[in-house]
Amino acid sequence: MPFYPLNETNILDYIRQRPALADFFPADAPVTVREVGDGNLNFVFVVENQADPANSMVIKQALPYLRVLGESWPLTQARARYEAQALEEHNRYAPGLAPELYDFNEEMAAIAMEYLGTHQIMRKPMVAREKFPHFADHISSFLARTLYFTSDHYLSGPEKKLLQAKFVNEELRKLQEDFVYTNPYKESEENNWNPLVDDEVQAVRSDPVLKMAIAELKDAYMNHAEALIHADLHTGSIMLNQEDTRVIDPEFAFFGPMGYDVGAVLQNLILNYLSHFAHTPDPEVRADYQAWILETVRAIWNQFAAKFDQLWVENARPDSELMPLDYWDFPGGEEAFAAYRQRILQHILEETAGHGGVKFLRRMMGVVSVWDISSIEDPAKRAVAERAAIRIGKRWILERRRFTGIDDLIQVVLDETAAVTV
Ligand code: ADP
Ligand code: SR1
Ligand code: MG
Repeated sequence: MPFYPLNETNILDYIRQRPALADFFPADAPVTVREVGDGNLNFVFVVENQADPANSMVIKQALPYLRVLGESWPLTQARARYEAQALEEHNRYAPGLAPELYDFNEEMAAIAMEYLGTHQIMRKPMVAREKFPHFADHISSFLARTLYFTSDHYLSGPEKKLLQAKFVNEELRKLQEDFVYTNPYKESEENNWNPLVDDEVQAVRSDPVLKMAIAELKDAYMNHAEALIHADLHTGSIMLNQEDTRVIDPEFAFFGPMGYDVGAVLQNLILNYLSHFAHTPDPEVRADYQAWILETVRAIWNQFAAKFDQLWVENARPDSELMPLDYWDFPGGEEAFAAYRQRILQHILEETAGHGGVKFLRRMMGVVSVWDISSIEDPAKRAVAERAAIRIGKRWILERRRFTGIDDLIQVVLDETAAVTV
């Protein structure tokens, strides 16, 4: 089937031609189609059976360009294959925490998946101060399970390398290498920042120690193939409601540093925390919601660390590459194994701070911000959040090697917002 762009008119015929989808909608079903894509890269159609909304689907199609930058920014459609492959792995290792994959059509760069009709993209309800009591449990499980089960701590060397070979993803990795780790910190035409924080932006761009640290973190991003990471796990890639959480949009997935995913989640929660200096003028209401965010940040890290450790103890195999179980079979081996696991978690914590810190900076001075912040219309109010984000990001990067627990990262947030008066 040669490629053609899907639209509201032709999509139902497309669905009926796909063997895996053909029986989804009865011939006389009252089906409606909406394009709902609000992401940066692709087109997303909700195809809904009005008579039976539970039996609906989403079709996501990658066009040969980057949506937010337009047709002048070409991008191959291979990203759809990486997303479909990653959805398979997520459903395998973290069932119930990603949308179900119904069909993937490589020629059409089109994925059919479960419609999350009762879920919302997390940024939106967080700006409206909605709390999600199960989120820390759900997202820490997603992180621990997807990262542990795709790492050398679980897989054998050949298994890991064969899986890694399916996730070269050179194009979207290059996009993040440019847009997260390089371009924001130098002259680049697509960069955007609030003129009211120009002093902070220029200070970042001319700080030699910080720029060396960002280069080190870019090296880790490029070369430390620790596990299959989602690689774009911001709160726009999380859909949830009060009971259920799903991670969507894993098209950037590749084998990279585990701390990148954990850092993305925590950093996005804290950007939302900062946005409430503008979105929530009442100090008591604001303090209450911000306290929930920090509790959630703390719970996510602590639960992630406990679950990762437990998965490792319970699932390490005789042929796990790092390390085979009998490697620890000596007097004192149990303690050495426990100490090694703690050492790996300490490394992930440091990289959570480092990559999370870079991601604070890129959102403040690179190609795209996040809606929590960009929806603050008054530039002066926006600058309050942006200035704090830059300062926190710098400190998470520069101080990452002295952090020994999540409270050290949280303390930086408290320090850098202590003087905020709005
Ligand atoms: P992009 O790759 O362009 O970032 P996303 O995967 O983030 O696209 O999807 C864009 C939007 O489409 C999401 O913000 C969400 O509103 C909607 N969406 C994506 N997947 C689903 C789904 N499975 N169910 C319901 N809505 C979805
Ligand atoms: C121009 S693409 C910008 C960003 O969107 C995605 O969410 C990635 O984070 C990418 O860097
Ligand atoms: Mg997206």
